[in-house]
Amino acid sequence: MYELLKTDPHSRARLGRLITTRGTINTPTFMPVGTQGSVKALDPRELLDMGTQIILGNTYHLNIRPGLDIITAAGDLHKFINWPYPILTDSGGFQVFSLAKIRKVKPHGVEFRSHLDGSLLFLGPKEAMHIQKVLASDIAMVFDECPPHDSPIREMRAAVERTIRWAKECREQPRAHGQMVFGIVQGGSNAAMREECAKALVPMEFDGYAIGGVSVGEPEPEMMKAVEYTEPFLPATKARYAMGLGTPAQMVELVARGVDMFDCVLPTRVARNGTAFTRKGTISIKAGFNKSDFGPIEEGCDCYACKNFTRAYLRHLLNVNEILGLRMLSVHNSHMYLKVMEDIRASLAAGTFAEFRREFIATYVPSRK
Ligand code: PRF
Ligand code: ZN
Repeated sequence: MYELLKTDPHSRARLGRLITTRGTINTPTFMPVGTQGSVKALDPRELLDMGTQIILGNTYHLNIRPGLDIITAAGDLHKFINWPYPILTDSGGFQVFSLAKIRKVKPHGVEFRSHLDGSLLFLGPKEAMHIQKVLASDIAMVFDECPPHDSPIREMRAAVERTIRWAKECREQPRAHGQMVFGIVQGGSNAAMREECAKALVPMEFDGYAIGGVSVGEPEPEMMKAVEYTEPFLPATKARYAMGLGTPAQMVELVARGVDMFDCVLPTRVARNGTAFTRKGTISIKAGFNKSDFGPIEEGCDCYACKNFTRAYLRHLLNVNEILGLRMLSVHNSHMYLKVMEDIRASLAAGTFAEFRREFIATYVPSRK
């Protein structure tokens, strides 16, 4: 259940909370990504210490490996990975279209070859909901089709129609005890498609609504438009989730556009190539200027990495390929993402989000892509 606590008078930003059987999630929130049942390089203790309230898992990956038999034998996904707090699982709709090489879209789902061993697999609304029921995630996502952002209108329309039909089928499937299900709006950067998709999904009364089909290679203004074209048609009484987004500055701007939930691989992915997120933008810890810098990654950051280690030491660890270097950058980056969300919530509660947004955007230098 979503509870709307406060709306910002100067934007579409909202302060709220999402109540699940395994805990309450304060929104706007960031969900660290644990695709394979682990947030890369971080353990549950570390995630809790940095304020994580919910993590994400993936139907597509977990169903291929270790498979449902093992997870069932363990109890469920929470038990298997020792994370007794909320988990949102993605349906595999996006992964089938982005990871599986050979695939055939059929009326009731997608036939595809495993990216691992080439074996023939099938995933559709029924299968995706069944897998998520077995995983017993707190929030299940419908099985959707995420078309490329530059798809011809005919193909975009076909994907939206399938997404709507599949959403209805997902809505009717059995779920785990207390499990919520979110619908996913597709339609690229096409205003009419977004409106049509949202208007078809809302009467199905999902527990929340995601904006999918973003962050698929489109320029940032197109991504913002996709959200702006969708959000007005979503009920204020339900949580909204922007899938696979974004950079810290994008998240601030998307909160201002009415988004409550985010997930993104960036904080852990860039950590593994030696990049740290700061309030001023990204920096390379490997860079020569950190050679004898005995200050923290970021002044004022109270993450474990910043409280205990210097840039010079972390740079050394990265240069000699010591795992601790990557781990500590993952700690800092994930902490940074969660802290941005915490600051957003505090500013919404205090009625100062407009100032927070202005200052954040003025300070944060987006990295060149
Ligand atoms: N659909 C699903 N998962 C997703 C997306 C989507 O459109 C995106 C968008 N890039 C990320 N993850 N099911
Ligand atoms: Zn830090």
